[in-house]
Order: sequence, then structure tokens, then C-alpha cells
Amino acid sequence: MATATSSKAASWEPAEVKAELLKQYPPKVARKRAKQIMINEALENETPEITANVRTIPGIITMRGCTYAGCKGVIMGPTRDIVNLVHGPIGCSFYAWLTRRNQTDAGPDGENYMTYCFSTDMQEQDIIFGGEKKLAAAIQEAYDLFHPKSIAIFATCPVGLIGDDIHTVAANMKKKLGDCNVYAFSCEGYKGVSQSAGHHIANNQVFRHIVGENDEVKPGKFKINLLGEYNIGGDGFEIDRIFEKCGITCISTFSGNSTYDQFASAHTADLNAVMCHRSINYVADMLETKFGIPWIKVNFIGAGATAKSLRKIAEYFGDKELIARVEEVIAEEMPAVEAAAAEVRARTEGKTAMMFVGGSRAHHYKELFNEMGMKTISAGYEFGHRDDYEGRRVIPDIKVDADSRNIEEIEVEADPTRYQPRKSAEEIEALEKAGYSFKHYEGLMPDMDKGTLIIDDLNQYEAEKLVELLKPDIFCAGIKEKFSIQKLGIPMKQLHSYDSGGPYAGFKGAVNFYHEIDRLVSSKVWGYLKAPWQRNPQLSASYNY
Ligand code: CFM
Repeated sequence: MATATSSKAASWEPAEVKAELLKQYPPKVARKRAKQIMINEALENETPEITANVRTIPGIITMRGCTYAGCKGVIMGPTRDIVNLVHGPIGCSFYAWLTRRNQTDAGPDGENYMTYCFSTDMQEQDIIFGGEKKLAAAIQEAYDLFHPKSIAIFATCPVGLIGDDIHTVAANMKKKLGDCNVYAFSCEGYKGVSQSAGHHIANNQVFRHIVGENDEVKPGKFKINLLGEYNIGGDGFEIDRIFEKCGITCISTFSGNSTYDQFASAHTADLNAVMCHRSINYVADMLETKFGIPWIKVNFIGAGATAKSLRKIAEYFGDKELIARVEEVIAEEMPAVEAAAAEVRARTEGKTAMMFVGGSRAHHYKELFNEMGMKTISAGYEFGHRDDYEGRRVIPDIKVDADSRNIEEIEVEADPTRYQPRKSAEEIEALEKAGYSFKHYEGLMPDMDKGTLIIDDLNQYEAEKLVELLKPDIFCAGIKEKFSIQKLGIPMKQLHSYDSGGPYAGFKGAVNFYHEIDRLVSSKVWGYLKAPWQRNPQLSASYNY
């Protein structure tokens, strides 16, 4: 049944909505933004080309974060036993301290630095005279206090501007300390157009300095790495629970609740399962080139998607017992999920959602909304690249601009002694013939309905305009959008931090999500909210001389 709000939405043609969004802009800005706002054609073999991963136009209030956020916050932040030391003014650390809700479990060794905030606390005199000595002293101090296995150093904007050589400081300290791996990331906030550049910088250094450091063979019959899962709201814990139940061994997670040793041992796994394609596909490619580990795209957001991903992993190993066990687990877990979906569908069916999140969730969460009978009428990424929208087949056609050229591409070759293809060419071919696809990601567009709006790097103005025109039943984005959307009378769900909820991954996560969204879209409270000037339009003020 269509709701009153969605029938209202239907009165707008997508082209009209696009024109309305652009109307306010000066011509030059409108021309640029027009290329980032696509009406999804849902053509069979062809997806329209979107402009993505380009600079935000100055003056526009973007939803994006910075390169440092992508490197320190996203990739390295969720690790638990690496001391993540920020070289920069204290604000860069304070506002990156425990804000991303990536959970950790200290485990038997008890090492967990998640709750600490490490910074060199640069002052004006360090900016003028250089901060290298202070950085070396901070590394020494952290080492003396904690004796960690590893210390990672992150550059903030001023460090790049004054030219501190953080890599030499790191190399010298590594030598001096002897039993602590120290390395640095040139991830100054301005380095790229968004946090996406920070992912790439982080991936390169983790691969260069940690992966392959521990050759010890870990126990387990079916060994995988889970790439691009950051344990927000405990998602990773739920996925770990399912893997364990199936008998799948997760050698390393990049990087939710991960340890230094997990990264160091990643090359001993036999399959890479890639969850967030945007943030980590570089590591998947490098692990394949250097060590011969194939990768597949998975998604554990959505119960159906979870089941599908588990089957895909089992099929890769081709072991009858594993395949049977995965089916048993799915059969055990699904009844509770289906009961929850049936219960909420009476209220959620036909409702509409909008999602503007990072570089993969705007796609992944569509699965959960589908399971509730809800329609995603508009979606987009903050910093996705064209392949995240249109699929990996467009990668060769992506124009490399000056901003992307700024980010180092590291040369990786097959390891002379440790390269070992996990499947023979014939085995790969047989799997592919049976419909299996490696290194494959279709992107968001093919999954979106015809006529829906796909918008890259949505900004504050456009978000409000979209909500005003299309009146979705729920809007999903982040903290910067939350309150302005709620003030428009629309429920808002944070899909970065999950507000205070989660997990939403796996089977239990799906049940949590159904209940949460049902609660939000069934509540009328936001519609009753009126600002004082909306309630009493006669209110006026005059200036008193
Ligand atoms: Fe990947 Fe992420 Fe995302 Fe991302 Fe992020 Fe995140 Fe995200 Mo916020 S790694 S691209 S840089 S799934 S922090 S856990 S929620 S924007 S959609």
C-alpha cells in the first residue's frame, strides 16, 4: 500500500526534481553539479556515467570528511593493539577520539588502545621550528608506557605544510626501539578530495609495513580475510559469530577489532572476502598479486545478502561438509529473521527511504530496506568512485586527474617465495563457468529502480531540498545531517554510527534493523515538530535603537 507521503512523491518527475535542486546555483556550479546528479536509467547493459571523486565546489557545505579521517579514523582507527599516534594539533585527535563507534574486545591478551587518544599536541612553536623532535619524543613516551607491538603515525595538515619528515622519524625510532614496528602515513587532511584518498594511503602503508610479517601457519580448514568491515556498532562481532558457527576461520579483519598480528598474517588466508569495496579494494588486489589469494565481493548487510555471501564463500572452498554446514546455519538463523520481517512489514511496506552515506553503505543497506518492503527513492555516496556507482567494468575508463595522481600507487609483484595461487587456472575457470565471479562488483546503479535519483557528494542544501520535495519516510546519513533533517519533520537514522544502535550486520543485525526502522517510520513525533516561527508566524521582532 502506498502511503500518503509516497503518493505525494510520485507527483514529481525525477527530471523536475533535478532541475529544482540545481535552480538555486549560479550557472557554472549548476553545470558541475548536474554531472553528479543522475536519474537512474536502469538500462540493461549500460549505466549512465556519473561524475564522482572530484573536488567539492568551494562554498558548498559537503557531507565529506578529510583524508586524515579516512586514514586514521576509518582504516587504522578500529585496530586495537596498534598505538595510533596523531602528529598535529590536539583538535584533530580529540574530534577523532571514540566517535566512530567501532567496537573492540581486548581478548585474552588484554591489549586495547581504543580508549586512548594519542597526539603530539603541536603548538605554534612546533609549527615554526618543526615538530620532528617532539614526534620522536612522543613515540618514545608511548613505547615506554605501553610497549606496544607497533606505533602508527598520522600526519595532519600542518605537518605537510611545514614539511616534517615523519617517515624518517618513524624509521629511526623503529631501529632504536628494536621490537616495535613504527611507520607513518602522509595522510594530511588536504591530500585528496575526501576521506577516500586516506583509505588508499592507509592501504599502501599497511601492505608495505605489516602484511606478510608473520609466516606462521594458523589453524583452520577454511581460512579467509574479511576486508572492509570496521565493527561499527558490533557488526563485526555478529559476522564473527556466524563464521564461527559455520566453521570458517577469519585470519584477519581489515580492520574492525583487528590486531597487528592479523594484518601481519593476512597473506596466510586462502580467500579475501571484500565487504566495503571502496575503502579496501586496493589491499584485495595487492594480496592477490603478491601472494595469489583471490578475492570476491560479499555483503553481510541484509539477511538475504548474508546467506548469499556465506554460500559464495562455501562454494569457493567447494567442500561438501562446509556447504552443508552453511545451509544448516542459514536454516537455523532465518526463521527468527523472517518472523521479525513479517511483523514489521504491516507498517513498513511501501514506505520510502533516502540514503546518503560514505562509499558503500548507501548500496548495502538497500538490502535491508528491500527486506522490509521499503523502496529507496534516492541514494548516493559522499566519496564513492565511479566503480562504486557503475561497477568495476568502468575502471579502465576513469580519468585520472591531478588529485588522484597525488596519491601514491605502489608497485606490487608476485612474492618470489611466497606467491602461491590458491586455485589453479582450471579451478577458477570451472567456478566462473558455474556462474561464480571473482574481483567483481556491480555497483549501486544496477540495483536502483529506474527513475530514482543517484546523487554524488550531496550537500546540505540539496539534502533539505530533496526531503522537502520527495518527503521520504526516512532519511539516512550522518551526524552533520541528522538535526537539520529531523527539523524538517522526517525521521533520521545515522548509518555511519548507527546512532546508539546496532549491530545491523548478519542475521541478528537484520532483526535489530527492522525493529529500529519500524519504530522510526511508525512514529508520528517528527511530524508534530514545529519550530516557533512555523507555529506562530505572526511572531515578529523589531530592532530597538
Ligand atoms: Fe566503507 Fe565504512 Fe562506508 Fe567508509 Fe566511512 Fe563508515 Fe561510511 Mo562513515 S569504510 S565507505 S569511510 S563502509 S566511516 S564504516 S559509515 S562513511 S559508507
